[in-house]
Amino acid sequence: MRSEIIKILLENKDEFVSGEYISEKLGITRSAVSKHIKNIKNQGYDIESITRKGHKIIECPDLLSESIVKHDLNTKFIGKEVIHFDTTESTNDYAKKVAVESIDGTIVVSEDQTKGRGRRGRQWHSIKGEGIWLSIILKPDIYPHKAPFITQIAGASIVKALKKLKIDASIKWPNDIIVNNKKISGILTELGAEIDRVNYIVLGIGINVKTVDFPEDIKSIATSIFKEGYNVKRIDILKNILEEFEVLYLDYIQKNDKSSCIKICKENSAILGKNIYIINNDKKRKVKCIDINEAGNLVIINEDNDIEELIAGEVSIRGERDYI
Ligand code: BT5
Repeated sequence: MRSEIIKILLENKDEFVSGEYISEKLGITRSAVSKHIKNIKNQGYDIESITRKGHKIIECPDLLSESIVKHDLNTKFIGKEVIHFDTTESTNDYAKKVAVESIDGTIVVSEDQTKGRGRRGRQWHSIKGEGIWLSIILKPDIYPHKAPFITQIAGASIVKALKKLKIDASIKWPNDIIVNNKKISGILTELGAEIDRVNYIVLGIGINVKTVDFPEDIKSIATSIFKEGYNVKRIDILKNILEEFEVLYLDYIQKNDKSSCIKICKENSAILGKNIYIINNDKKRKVKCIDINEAGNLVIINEDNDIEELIAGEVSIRGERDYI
């Protein structure tokens, strides 16, 4: 009921909405409306209430709750269903649990994650309220081998969204987003499939937005949007990403068109033209990155001066001196 009331207030953002109107619209008593409004104010919403005029929303808290995410979200299906937690173990784990019965494009967001995960069982630090911890449930009609490219679509849409918000970000192929040579975001794409069909894909995205002090083990490699001098609300970042993602995702799923995504990945690459280290099963090789090809694979010149193609997921990448 609370999110219904917030929705009504947001739809009438610049005017007062009477308690009577809300009570009639939602079929509840006027005193129930007052009680809910009091609780909504306690959640951090700035609402002006004037007797005989009603209630007007002045400012929303920086929460990623259902009504705030859905308000003015310009997508066809991504984010039409929002599951929002104060805390959960991992949004990817929750999304996988509910994926089968969820509708395509459902998103799971949490203010906090107690067991946030990176790739291959690595830990993802998810400090409460300081980042975007998001999973998108996708149900495309594609073969399983086509799923990994969705990581690159996510990377391209994150960078495009950040650039729109004037944040200078780049992509460390295939799944890290970099600002000022440090990691602000990581992507974890997981697949539920049979041999020849995808049941669901859970696309996990973590973005550090407000963190200033990082835990010791990632201090030297991690940064946040705020720490790099940008003051942007989490909700604006989230909505922009969902909108950008949908466009590139539909290009891929409906038209098998990777071109816009690859163009963005190339134009905003943190590694193209650079010497980097490739790490694979404890083996470290120094190579030069020369291209991301039409398939989305990284093309390198290897230590024997031969051209080689790397598939996402095979390797980890480090810079010559630094994280990148
Ligand atoms: C990733 O893995 O970068 C994927 C991270 C995906 C996180 C999202 S949050 C929502 C959803 N639910 C989840 O449970 N996960 C997803 P990987 O490339 O394996 O990088 C992991 C490594 O990044 C760690 O070993 C640390 O070195 C570093 N790291 C951990 N937390 C970090 C943070 N908050 N910011 C920057 N680096 C971090």
